[in-house]
Amino acid sequence: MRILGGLLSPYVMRAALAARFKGHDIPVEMPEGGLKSPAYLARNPMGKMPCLEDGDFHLPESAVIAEYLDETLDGPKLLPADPKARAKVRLLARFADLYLAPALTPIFRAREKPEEVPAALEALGKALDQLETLRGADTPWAAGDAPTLADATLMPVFFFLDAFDGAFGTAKLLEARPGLAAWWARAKASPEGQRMVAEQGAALAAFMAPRAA
Ligand SMILES: N[C@@H](CCC(=O)N[C@@H](CS)C(=O)NCC(=O)O)C(=O)O
Repeated sequence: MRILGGLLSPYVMRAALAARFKGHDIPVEMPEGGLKSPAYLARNPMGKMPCLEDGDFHLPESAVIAEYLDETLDGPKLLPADPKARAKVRLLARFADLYLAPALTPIFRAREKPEEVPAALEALGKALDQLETLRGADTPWAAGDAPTLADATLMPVFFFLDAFDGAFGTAKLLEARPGLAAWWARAKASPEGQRMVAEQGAALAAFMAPRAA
C-alpha cells in the first residue's frame, strides 16, 4: 500500500496521519509521471493528491482515504462507536475541508495577490471562532480523549498557521481562541505531531527554495 502525493499537502498528510495514529507507516510517494499524466488521471481524474494505492485499488479524496484506512487497518479506531461522537468527528473534519482550508488559500497566494491578505486574515479568524464553537469544551484531542480523524484532518492545516506566522501573524490568531491554542500545542507536541511538523517544514522549505532565489 502507498499514498501517492507529497507531504506538504495537508490532504496527503491527513491520510498519512490517519495510518500513523493506527500504528502504520504507509510510504508516501509522488506518482510516476506526475499528477496530470494519463496513467494517474485514469486513477484520479481530478488530478489531485492524495490517491491511495492498495494493490490494484485506487482511491482519491483524503477524507474517503482516511475512513478507508480506519476501516481496513488494525489499531485504534479513529471514528468513535457512539453515533453522536462519530458525527462530531466528521463535522470537525468537514468544517476543515469546507471552511478552514479555503480560508487559508488567499494566504498561500499572498505573493501574487497581497491586497487579499487583510480580508483573508479576517475570514480566517472567523473560521477559527466557528471551529472553537463547534468543538466546544477543550478535550485532550480534537474531539475527545484519543486521536480521531478530526485530528488527522486539522493538524496538517494548523501547521500552516505556524508556518505563515512570521509573515502574516496567523498563529497569533490562536491567542484569542484558547481552546484551539491548547489543543494545537498538545497535538504538535505528540510524537505524530512532531514528525508531521518536521516533514511539512522540510517540504515547505524545499518548495520555497527556488522561489526565494
Ligand atoms: N478534496 C481533495 C483536495 C486535494 C487537493 O486539493 N490537493 C492539492 C494539493 S494540497 C493538489 O493536488 N493540487 C494540485 C492540482 O490541483 O493540480 C482531497 O481532500 O483529497
